[in-house]
Amino acid sequence: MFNKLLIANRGEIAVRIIRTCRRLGIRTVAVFSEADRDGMHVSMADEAYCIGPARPDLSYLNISNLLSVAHITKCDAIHPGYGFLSENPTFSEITQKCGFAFVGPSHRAIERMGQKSVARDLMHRSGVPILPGSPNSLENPDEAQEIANSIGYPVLIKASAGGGGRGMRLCENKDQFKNLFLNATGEAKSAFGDGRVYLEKYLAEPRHIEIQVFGDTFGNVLVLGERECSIQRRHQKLIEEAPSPAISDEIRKKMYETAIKAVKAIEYVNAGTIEFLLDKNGNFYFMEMNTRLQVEHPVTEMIWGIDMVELQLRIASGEKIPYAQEELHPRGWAIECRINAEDVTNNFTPSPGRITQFIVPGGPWVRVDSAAYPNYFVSPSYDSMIAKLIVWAPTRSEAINRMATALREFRIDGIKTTIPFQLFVMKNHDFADGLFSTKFVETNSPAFLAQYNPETPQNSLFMVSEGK
Ligand code: MV4
Repeated sequence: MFNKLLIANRGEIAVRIIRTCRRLGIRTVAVFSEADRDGMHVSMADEAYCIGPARPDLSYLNISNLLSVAHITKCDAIHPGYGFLSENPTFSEITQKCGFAFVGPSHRAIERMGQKSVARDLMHRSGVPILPGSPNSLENPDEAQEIANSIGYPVLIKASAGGGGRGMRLCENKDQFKNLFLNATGEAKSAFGDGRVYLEKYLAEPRHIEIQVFGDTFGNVLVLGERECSIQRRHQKLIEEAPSPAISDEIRKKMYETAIKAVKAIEYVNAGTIEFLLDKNGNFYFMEMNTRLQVEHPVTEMIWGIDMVELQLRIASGEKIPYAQEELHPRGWAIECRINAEDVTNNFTPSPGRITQFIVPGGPWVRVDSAAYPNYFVSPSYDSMIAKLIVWAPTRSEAINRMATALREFRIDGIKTTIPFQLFVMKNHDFADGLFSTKFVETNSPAFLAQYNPETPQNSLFMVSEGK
């Protein structure tokens, strides 16, 4: 196992990684930008070094600064967390060439899965179902139009270099196609420096279900079940849960077998996530593969009883996956709410600023992963997520109840947060019945806004004053 790990990240995920390292006796080196001097990861790590100004391209994305710190502090490994450089093939490659272990997959795996149309093609050839679509890199609009016509409308135009919804266009009929195609290629070119796009038959109101996988350097594969991630807005997840209330054991088994086939075919090493779109008839199709630890990994940890950061570190240091698939069984239900500093009455726009009061919920099977604390300043330079609230219970309805209780107990003053919306979802009947798709937030926002009164926040148990 490693002696010393550099964490090339900030916020709650840096804290999350440090916690596992402490338990395993691995020393930690934090890096921080000038905006993060007061960061919790800075005070929790054994050592911490400033690597540049607030701007991510000058600090958390600065590969030479990161590697210099790793070298000077004699680290033997680097964990990229999520976001930032976590899915940058060059970072994985240079890290390893400089003699450090990269806690993640090889640069080749990152490269292949980062090219969404290449990933689609590889998955298809490994026996993973995909939606009807086009091959890679369509350049000619007339040729693309013909393929779109043969797929049938509606068709999605997706950027090969994209992912997470960037550079995507929905085309409903053939008259719109040429315009949207030129739009999409132009946007992809300026956003990613790569204008290649591909086409896919559009699936209306799908569910987003993803499978957690691990591969080790000996070719062993482990599947840690699925996560249901359909409650999103603008391609940012708000609520995740495991297992999914939408799939039968039969579909679940098929999804797991498919995921195992895919991981074996691409000889994938470390933690990965295979994202599927599920239609109303129980058919699922490969969407993307994420080659990193994901924000929502705690719901998987809660039901499988496994520390996924520990597993990542063991695999990266050359150990075998220490469990056989047959000996692991998921238990109960877990839900996560991503608490963001956002204004729910203004289309979830970021609401950075100083947190004046921060009191976290507790009690049995309530977990808070956060790097925030009272008087912490939420910087406009970074992601607006300030905490993840995760609960576990034996059944889904008990988990929803536990989440609602914990959300009401969470007190965050000074900034606006998504808590009121998440509390609303916990009381929604369709959510309770497991009846929702990726359209849920859009569909339910008007009803939420109609009943929401910012003057009487529903979420604070601390507000009760009568009779005290
Ligand atoms: C789709 C789709 C429907 N049909 N592909 C959104 C992000 C990017 N990863 C791909 N996305 C989608 N791809 C086909 N063929 C619908 C979406 C989509 C979506 C997917 C998952 C979760 C939320 C979403 C919100 C809007 C669109």
